[in-house]
Amino acid sequence: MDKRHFLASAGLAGISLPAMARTAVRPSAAPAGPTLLTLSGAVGKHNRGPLDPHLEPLMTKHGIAFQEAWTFDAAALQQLPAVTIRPTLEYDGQPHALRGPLLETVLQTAGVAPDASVMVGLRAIDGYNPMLSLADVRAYRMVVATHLDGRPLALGGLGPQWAVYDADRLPAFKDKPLKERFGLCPWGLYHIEVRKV
Ligand SMILES: Nc1nc2c(c(=O)[nH]1)N[C@H]1C(S)=C(S)[C@@H](COP(=O)(O)O)O[C@H]1N2
Ligand SMILES: [Mo]
Repeated sequence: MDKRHFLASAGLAGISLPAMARTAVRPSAAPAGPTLLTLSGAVGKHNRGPLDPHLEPLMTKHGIAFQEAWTFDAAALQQLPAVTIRPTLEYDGQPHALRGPLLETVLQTAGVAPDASVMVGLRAIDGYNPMLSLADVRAYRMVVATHLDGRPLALGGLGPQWAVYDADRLPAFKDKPLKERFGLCPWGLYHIEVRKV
């Protein structure tokens, strides 16, 4: 079809050109490896379709529902620029190196605009679900840690991801007892719900 006919039939069909351009964009491919982190809600990018309530029991049990979402496998998380923090952990009272992308980078990769007014719900495999504003995510420089002391975090341990900040150096946490510093830091993080406020 030449351009003139194409435009004419588009016009006849009542389809606006911007809408056609949007549908012509190829959807991003889902990652090849097992998904380790899913972002749904107010995310601007999608690489998978609806939650399947029959075949995705953990998200379903946790009351998660979506039509579209952005997913990361390990390789996709490793591709993001990473930072290292060295907070003293409450588990053994020792400083440890935690490495991974900033949560803000993860959110931006899923199409959350830097100026968006959003809350994020961080969902862990055991159901733990702290909520933070994007402003706090930024103020705390929250990290989606994938490695502890150079080793990948494991399921059954603190992984597959641990959302964590450098509590020793943050005014909001550094003077609190160790046991009260990490309430906003879910280990076993696997899903993030982004909600516009
Ligand atoms: N997945 C998960 N992360 C969690 C928690 C939890 O129950 N589950 N508890 C939070 C709280 S309230 C604290 S004080 C610290 C330490 O709790 P924990 O001993 O359960 O890890 O981890 C935080 N992260
Ligand atoms: Mo706690």
